[in-house]
Amino acid sequence: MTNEIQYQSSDGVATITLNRPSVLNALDDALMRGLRDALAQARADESVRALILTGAGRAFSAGADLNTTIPADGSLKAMDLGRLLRDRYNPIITGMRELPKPIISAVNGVAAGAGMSLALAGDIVLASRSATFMQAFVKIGLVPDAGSTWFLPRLAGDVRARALSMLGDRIDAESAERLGLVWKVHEDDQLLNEARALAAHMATQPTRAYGLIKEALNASSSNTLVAQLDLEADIQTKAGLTEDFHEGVTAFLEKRAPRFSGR
Ligand code: LHQ
Repeated sequence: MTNEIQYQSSDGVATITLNRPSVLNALDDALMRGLRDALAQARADESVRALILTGAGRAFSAGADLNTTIPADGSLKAMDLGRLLRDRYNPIITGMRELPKPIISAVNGVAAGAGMSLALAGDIVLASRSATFMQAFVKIGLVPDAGSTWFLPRLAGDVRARALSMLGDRIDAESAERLGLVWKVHEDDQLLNEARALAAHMATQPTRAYGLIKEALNASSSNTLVAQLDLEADIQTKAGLTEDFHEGVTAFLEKRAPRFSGR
């Protein structure tokens, strides 16, 4: 892993911290490689049952590092952004959505451009009261990427997706919550505690079911109802074969709290 990502794991929770605070955790190649590796590590480590993604310092992430997108000689021949997205950004967004473990985005400050996309790729998005969100792309002549054109209409609706994308306004955390981009807003000094408490809880829950919930929700956006009902039946077959389903029902019948193993 690179210095630009901090990875810490304990008690079933892996915390991944974007760590370039002097540039508001702008995303450069080393950070993106580190993030890819951190997600792979959390995926492979069976003891990890929930993840937190957050930023060091006063920002979550200011999006792509603009210092590295234009050649040093200032020529118009900027790097191939499409290739950069395909090679670096897109695998991370799909990797987050397909990771069979819950990811909590703890948005501790500004989330701009692809930094906002990254936040929205989490399963549960928490924000500090002073966090802000900005589809900054259009301000520099670009188009929302890293999933924002997919997430925004689904989360906020088409009218809001268009306004957010085309105006690039910086909105506060309460507005983001009202628009459906954020699950809960917490006081600044409580955000990480709240994220840790939620992750600690989720790390004791039926992890296989979480992975299957993600699979079902991922598919739902492009499925017909009939196809989704069929998929639910397949997925529930898998859930029904887990140790945690057995434990959940047994605990219910024995009138005690379940002890889920994640298997
Ligand atoms: C930065 C950045 C930054 C480098 C702040 N880069 N240094 C594009 C291309 C390639 C492929 C993938 O996809 C994309 C998609 C994108 O993400 S495009 C959108 C990129 N992001 C932006 O356009 C946002 C640019 N930043 C801002 O507008 C502001 O910094 C925000 C609104 C985020 C925060 O404003 P302030 O709180 O006033 O902070 P600041 O502007 O003073 O920034 C602090 C430092 O961070 C500053 O450096 P300095 O040396 O002056 O202290 C900035 O230059 C640096 N920084 N964002 N993206």
